[in-house]
Amino acid sequence: MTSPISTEKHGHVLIIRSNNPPVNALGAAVRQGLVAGIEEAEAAEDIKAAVIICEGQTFFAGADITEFGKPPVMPWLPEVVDRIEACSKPVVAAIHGTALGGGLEVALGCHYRCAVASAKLGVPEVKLGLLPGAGGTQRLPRVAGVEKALQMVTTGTPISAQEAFEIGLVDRMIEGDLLQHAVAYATEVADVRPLPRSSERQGKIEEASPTAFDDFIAANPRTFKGFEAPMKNLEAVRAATLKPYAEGVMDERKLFMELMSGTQAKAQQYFFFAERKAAKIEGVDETVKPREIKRVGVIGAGTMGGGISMNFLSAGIPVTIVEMSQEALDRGAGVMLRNYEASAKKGRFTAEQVGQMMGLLNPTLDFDSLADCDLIIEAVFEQMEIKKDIFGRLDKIAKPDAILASNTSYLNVDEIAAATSRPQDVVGLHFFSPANVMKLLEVVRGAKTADDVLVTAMALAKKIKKVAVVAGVCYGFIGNRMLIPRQTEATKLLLEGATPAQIDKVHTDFGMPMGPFQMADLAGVDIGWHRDVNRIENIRDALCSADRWGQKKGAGFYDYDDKRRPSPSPTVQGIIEEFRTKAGVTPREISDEEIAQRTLYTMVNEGAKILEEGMAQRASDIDVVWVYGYGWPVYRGGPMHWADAEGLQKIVDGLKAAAPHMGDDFSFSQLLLDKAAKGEKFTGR
Ligand code: T1G
Repeated sequence: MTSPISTEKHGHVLIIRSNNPPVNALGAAVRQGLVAGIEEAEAAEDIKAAVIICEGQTFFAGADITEFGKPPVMPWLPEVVDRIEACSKPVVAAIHGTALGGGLEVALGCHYRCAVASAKLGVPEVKLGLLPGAGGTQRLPRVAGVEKALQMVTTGTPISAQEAFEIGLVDRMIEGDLLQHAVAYATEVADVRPLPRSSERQGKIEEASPTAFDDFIAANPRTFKGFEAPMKNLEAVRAATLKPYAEGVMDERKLFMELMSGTQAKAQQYFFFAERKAAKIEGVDETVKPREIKRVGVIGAGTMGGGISMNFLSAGIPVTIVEMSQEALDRGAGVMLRNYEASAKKGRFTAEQVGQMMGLLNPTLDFDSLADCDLIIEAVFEQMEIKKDIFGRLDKIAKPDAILASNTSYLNVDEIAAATSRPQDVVGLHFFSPANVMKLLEVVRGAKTADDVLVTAMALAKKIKKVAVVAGVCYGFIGNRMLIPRQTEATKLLLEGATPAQIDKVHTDFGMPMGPFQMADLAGVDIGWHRDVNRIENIRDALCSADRWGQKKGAGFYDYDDKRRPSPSPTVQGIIEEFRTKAGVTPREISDEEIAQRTLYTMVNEGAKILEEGMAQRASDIDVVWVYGYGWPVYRGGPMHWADAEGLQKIVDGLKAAAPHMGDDFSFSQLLLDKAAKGEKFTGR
């Protein structure tokens, strides 16, 4: 087996090159090769310096995550980094792509770092529930300062090479050929002594104010809420300000091992692979090519149509947006421009880029102008007859091979496809609101959707920076379908004695961004309401009839002040009590545990049904939907991974205990029962 590391002499410089696709992960063979390369540089009399560089798309992108949980193979990465730093001859890191995690730690072990402008440097271990475990929490604050180190380790967000250069993390910016300039730089510093060792550089650490850490925690509550890793990252960096390197690195090791053995790290590492697996379509040949999408058509310039359009404009794809009135068009384009301007204020775009993106928008009242679009997305009112009429009209004007997509969030895509003569070109593209922000895209595969249409949708999703999950045709697809039992049981629990605040708190304590009723108030209690104010059959009807449509009306399940701060509503409590009386229900004390069983466990049961019906390709796809679509806490992996961690038998027993209260609304998934009986798992980890 040839080593992924090769060496080559270039004058008095030894080039140590890694070629370990796809991202030069620091697997055992790479680590062994790096140590061998340093030993070679050390031993060769004609060598005065070394350059470490990577082939392919990027500098080392970190430790090899596939090795986690397996018996360690020497040398460990900390040893490799220490060996590089201990080299008696200068070692230069030549950085391109993304120097991440252990990759940045290798670069920190080098005495000098040079990078091309397009490179990024980061320590995303926190996203895997970990911390930089190869000296990064000790070297980074010494080189880049405590404030920047804290921000990088606790968020995992990489910085640009330019920013790294400005803070001293990169010593030289390279224009042109990276290797050539890195060798020249190595030659330049070959005789510089003493060598700058990151583990000894103390300059910036002394600047740290005594309250830097507490201030940072106070200023970033969301970074720390529910997660274990960010705080341990902070503790490791704090150790770097209190102790000599050798002791600080012991703290780092201890904190790293605590995280690695915890459930959150397992969940977040599981999710790292789950997210990437979602992009793969079972049963479609890898040779199937996507169709070319040069122009996108969007029907409807409302909240969804505008948000959807922004995704394509931001990716540089022209959009023709159609509405029925100039006023609606102008309003839609105005909202899009204001959204872009708000993002520009946050530094996400320049004013020029906003102008360019809006310049790609072609707002029109002429439906037939969609004829030159390669993909047309309908984003109109969620009513089947309206959608079928639109698809019938599209069938007459769209060009051959145009993809016709519906943004429906529940309706039957096959029925919509049947309104055309080209069902093979019809697919569901379910964006989540706000569509220009939420990363999840459910790609709904109709019975007749052609493979290349599916491949095109998945490829386009990546291009517009969405995480796409393939869903089958069923009511609510994956995410919204699992919302149904949750909402059903949550509403019944109100009748039986719980309050909206109690039920929501069970969910926010669990780690969800909001509970079922907070979500209803945000999205709109009136979504799906029949609009007949005289027809009051349930609590939601009563709220809608009383104009309590949620936050947008200042009242829903909660009352809201002028800053949209919620408070429990005596009016709503009165409505609930009326319905209890009508139903002859005597309210009872309901435990948080029962609330969790009847809302979270029923979601898992529905997820199992989705799997057994083939409406999701794999259990991990369901987890990707819930993390990216609804904010399920990633440190719990997603509903199906969490169910495995809870234990499927415990979930079955909990549902059996709750069954008397759930009545006919509930039926067990056979797959869940079978897996529980056999002691199997959904997600296999
Ligand atoms: N280990 C193993 N495989 C990896 C990997 C890694 N670090 N990074 C990516 N892959 C695989 C990925 O699963 C996919 O495989 C393929 O490479 C392409 O990835 C001690 C402990 C580098 C920005 O967290 O952020 O260092 O699906 O689709 O969009 O302190 O990959 O093709 O079979 O994401 O171009 C820290 C994780 C590790 C970086 C490239 N490093 N990777 O994005 O490609 S922990 C990370 C990424 C650590 C030390 C600690 C991205 C990328 P497949 P991709 P991409």
